[in-house]
Order: sequence, then C-alpha cells, then structure tokens
Amino acid sequence: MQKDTAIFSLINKELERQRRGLELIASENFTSLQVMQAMGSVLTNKYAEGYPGRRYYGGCEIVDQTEQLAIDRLKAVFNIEYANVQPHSGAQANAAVMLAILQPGDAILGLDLSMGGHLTHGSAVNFSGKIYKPHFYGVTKEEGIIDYEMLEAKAREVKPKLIICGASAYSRDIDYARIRKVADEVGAFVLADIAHPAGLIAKGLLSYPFDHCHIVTSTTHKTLRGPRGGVIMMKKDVENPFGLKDIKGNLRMMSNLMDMAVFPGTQGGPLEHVIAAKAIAFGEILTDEFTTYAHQVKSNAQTMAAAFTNRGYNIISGGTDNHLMLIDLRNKNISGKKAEQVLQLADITANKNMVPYDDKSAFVTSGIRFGVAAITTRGLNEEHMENVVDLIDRSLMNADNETELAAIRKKVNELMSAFNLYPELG
Ligand code: DSN
Repeated sequence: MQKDTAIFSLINKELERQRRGLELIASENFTSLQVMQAMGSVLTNKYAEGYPGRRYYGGCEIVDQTEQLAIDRLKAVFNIEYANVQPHSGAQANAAVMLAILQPGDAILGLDLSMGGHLTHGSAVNFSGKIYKPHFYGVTKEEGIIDYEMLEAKAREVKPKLIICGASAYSRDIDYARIRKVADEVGAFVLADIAHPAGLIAKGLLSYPFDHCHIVTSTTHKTLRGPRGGVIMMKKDVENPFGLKDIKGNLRMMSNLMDMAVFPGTQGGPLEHVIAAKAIAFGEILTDEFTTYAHQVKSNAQTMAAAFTNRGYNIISGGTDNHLMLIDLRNKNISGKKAEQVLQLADITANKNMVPYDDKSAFVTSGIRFGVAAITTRGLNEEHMENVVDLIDRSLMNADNETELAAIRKKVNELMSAFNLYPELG
C-alpha cells in the first residue's frame, strides 16, 4: 500500500511544532516514546468486549494480560482496590459513573464551568446537564477558592444524589473530607474528578481523595503523562451504599455497577492499544524518576506563579498548589482570546479561559490558563521559569508589535532547542 505522505508529512510538522514551542496548555503533556509505541501497535487490531478472563471474543489471552497489568499498576499507583482502565476519555469515565449511580432527572451538584469546573460536571450543553438536573457551587469572589459554605448550603437545599468535586482551571487543593461530610448528611455520592492533578496526588503532593470520595475518575494524559484516555477508581470495593440495583433488580457491588456502566453501558470494544500504553505509563509513574518529575512540576508552577505576581499579574486565588494557574488579565488590558493569539505568534501555546465572575463570554474571556506539566517533561526547571514568564510578559505587552513577537519567537525556539523531544524520531 502506498504510504500516506499527506498525513505523515503533517504528523512530522506537528512534531516540529511540539519541539520548537513552549507548551503551556495545562491539560497537555509529552508521553514517553514507549507509551506512543504501544498506541501504534498491533493491539489496535483486537476486539475485546468484556473484561480480562470474561470476554465476548476469542483470542484475548494476550490483551487479558496487558489490561490486567494496567489495572494492577494503577491500583499500586494510588493504593486502591478497584480500577477500570477502559474509559476512552475522562468524559466517558464520568458518563459511566453517572449511568451507574444516577437515574435521569436526579439532582447533581458540581463546580460551575465558569468558575473552573468541567463540562461533564453538569454543563447545560453536556449530557450531564441534559440527562440529570444540574446545580452548581462556585468560588469566593474575594479569594477565588472553593466556596465550601455555598457548596454545603446548595447540597442541603437541592439534596443531590451526586456531588462532584474536581476542576479544570482551579489551582488549589480540595478539602475532600469536608465535601464528604455534607454528602453523608444529605445522602449523596461523592465523585472526585482528579483529571488535572492526578500525577501530583499519586506522589502525595496533594490531598488524597480516595479515603473520602466514593468514586474517583481521571484522564491519563495530563499530569499522569500517559496516553489520551480515562480511568475509574475506588479505594475499596463495597456493596453500594444506597441500595442501588442493576437492571435485573439485583443488589450489586460498586465495582460491578462501574464495570457494567463502562461496558456495555456506555462503550463497546475497549481500546487495547491505549490500555497497554496506560499500563506502560502507570509503570513509569511507579518509578523514582516520576517522583522527581512530580516534585519538579509543583516547584516549577510555584516559581512561575511568583514570577507572574512580581510582574503585577493577578493569579486567581493568589497562587497555586498544583501544576496550573489561572490569570485574570483585566488589569493588563488584554482579553484571554487576544492573549492566546498573541502567544501563538511567539510559539507559546496556552488557552484562553473564563475567570470567576467573568464579564466576557467563553469565546473571548478575561483569563488565560498556564500549566507546567509539559515543559517540566521537556526538562525545564525553576531556573527557566523567570525567563518563560518574561517571554510571555513581553509578548502580551507587545501584542500588536509583529517585529517584537518574531524576536520573542526566536528566543522561544532557541530555548526549546536545548531540550530534546523524541530524539529517536529523527
Ligand atoms: N479540556 C480539558 C482541559 O483542557 O482542561 C479538560 O477536559
């Protein structure tokens, strides 16, 4: 068969783009080469509906082993008893959890998208806001931290069946114990969606949600540095606490409800090539090298936040506990949209983001979000953060100066040329 040069030349261009730029999108990272190799392997050819040892297809004896390794390693990463590694994404993981424990029309309570939450936590344009009855809590106007009092008051008022914690643009740790307390009071499940900070939680650098939240979901491609995908986890496999039954009317263990909600509930055949890549990533997370990485992520983020603050930037909540920060640009007289576009011209990639109590739309926004997971993988450390912030600041302060932006882009390219990305790929 003829090589598809159209696609492969585009893939090479994307490799060059990733190599030369400063990647600051908080939800992105660079996997290891072996993680990518597993994704491009023969495992993509295999159908394997079901779970290891109980499949609906023959020939699953090898993928049973790769999937079991992924499960066992993920359990070791978080010291937990249950893991499902089949969700194709974080959104799929959250959809399965809700299918498992909710009925259409049930009330759910999540962090408002415009305050740092996620689409799947009840947004009106998402399945979670269409099938279930969404209610929201926010962050305080003064400090930008989760308004736990508001969360508790809302929970008592609307009596949700599910309280969701976790966020996409929130830089502080979360008080899971406090959320569980009010959940117990009103009879709600607690789901922690740790997609963003999972890699730091894995290494004990943030609070451990598993002791307090009935269910935990994550993506695998952000701070976990694995392939694009999702997982569902629980500390212990217990009989479901609210007497939930399966469609045959049987009381089931929580693990059983979760597994059935993934397959056949929301997905068909699992992506066994991606699951093998997840297994490799989880194995990498168990190493000391990843412990060093996670500490470096946290330190880089704090150094970057301090450098922004020193230049008069307004970081929501005043700093960061994790890998990201959200900046309100209103005192810098530039919108999030314009900032994203300008940075792009300097080969700095980030995303515009609404800030709490934003007066601009989601397409314009007053904020921009930066994360350091990817540049930390490239090898940048505290010493580089001042320079990175300087390059960003100069770009934003010269938003309409094409000559200056071209000069900054040259500096960015020079900086990044010192940090190899996939040298094996030539
Ligand atoms: N869209 C992802 C993010 O950028 O945070 C979350 O799904």
